Amino acid sequence: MKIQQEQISAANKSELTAHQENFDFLANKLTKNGYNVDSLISKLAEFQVAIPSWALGAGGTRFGRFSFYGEPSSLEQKIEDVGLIHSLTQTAGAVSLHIPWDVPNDYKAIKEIATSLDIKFDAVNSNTFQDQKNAKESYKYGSLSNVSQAVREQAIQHNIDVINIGDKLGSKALTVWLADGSCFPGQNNFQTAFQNTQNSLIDIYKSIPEDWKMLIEYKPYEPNFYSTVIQDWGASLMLANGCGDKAYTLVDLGHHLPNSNIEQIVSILQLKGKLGGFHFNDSKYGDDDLTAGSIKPYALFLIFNELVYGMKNNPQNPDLAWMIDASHNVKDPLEDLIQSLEAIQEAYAKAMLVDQDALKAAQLENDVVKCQEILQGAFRTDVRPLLEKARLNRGGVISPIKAYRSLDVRGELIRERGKNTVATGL
Ligand SMILES: [Mn+2]
Repeated sequence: MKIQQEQISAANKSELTAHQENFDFLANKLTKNGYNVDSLISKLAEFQVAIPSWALGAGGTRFGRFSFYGEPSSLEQKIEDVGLIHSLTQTAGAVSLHIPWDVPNDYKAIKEIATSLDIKFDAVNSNTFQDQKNAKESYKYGSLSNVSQAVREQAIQHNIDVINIGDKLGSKALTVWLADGSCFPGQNNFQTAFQNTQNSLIDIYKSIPEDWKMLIEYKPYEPNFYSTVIQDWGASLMLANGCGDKAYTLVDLGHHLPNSNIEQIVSILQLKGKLGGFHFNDSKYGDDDLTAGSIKPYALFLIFNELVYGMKNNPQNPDLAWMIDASHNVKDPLEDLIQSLEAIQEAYAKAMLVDQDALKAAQLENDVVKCQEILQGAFRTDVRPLLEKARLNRGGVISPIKAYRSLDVRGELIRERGKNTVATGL
């Protein structure tokens, strides 16, 4: 299925008047307060977030998995689904592949489909957290940290294979997330596991092309429940520094213990020029992988406030790789992704409304009340008309979820692909 321009125009027709009224009201107010509305809209339009190939089917838990039917059963269909989201929202212009779940058979054909849908290939992700069919060695007791040199070598080679696949598609980054760790005290020697991981990452790093980044993701627990080898940003940063200039820390919002101050982590990593990538999701308890902004929208805004500050004031930090890393059991996965994209754009727009000069002045006067007023004034602004305008300007729809439903996208996918299709992945 491909959404045509006429369908987008038809979906927008009944909403244009209300949109224009809401936009004019907000734009006038912002202009009076000294904001450059055109610049805000073009920054929103430029902001693109990668969709991971594994989020296009319904996610499962270890208790069960319930399909939404019409799921993509090939890499081609996965990219088509990203194209559907992108044509509605105009903010999902990239896909992030997971290897070996999504190894292309025909590179030329895959690249052509992606180009025709205006989709780029973002970071490629390696997988050493499960054993593949016919694999010689097992990752049951770890991969890059394993006590066995043969296992480590297999895991290193897999990462090099992933780099080569990504290189053929035009990716510019490798994301490494390890499930390595231990479930019980005494199972692992912490120092040996860390040192093995560092040495393995250095071996992988040698194959990172000159214009690539290596992104090292951390996570405090799960699937190991006593210790994780790369448990936090400090461990990730040490490993990145041990590899070199092209290695960076990747922050996944769900990979923190409850109440961690993620905005502070993001801020300091940017100051040090070492924040390379970002995974969006939301959580109530752990790595819940819920829709971005569905549980803690204010925290998402505070994180974006630091990101916007860093993007403006930290030229030492590179452009970030943005990706949604969420997937679960009870929503249509495409609607879920659309909701995440809207929440991300909303937080970004609100963060751009924070008057950084006024905030700095209030901080210098230790006017704590005013600092809070400035932040919350931006957070309480309804910025949705700006998002609508950014989408409209690029040829998208005013209301993505409404349009998705009125076009009966899921129904059409089921008619095309059938009910019993299951997306590859978790
Ligand atoms: Mn992640």
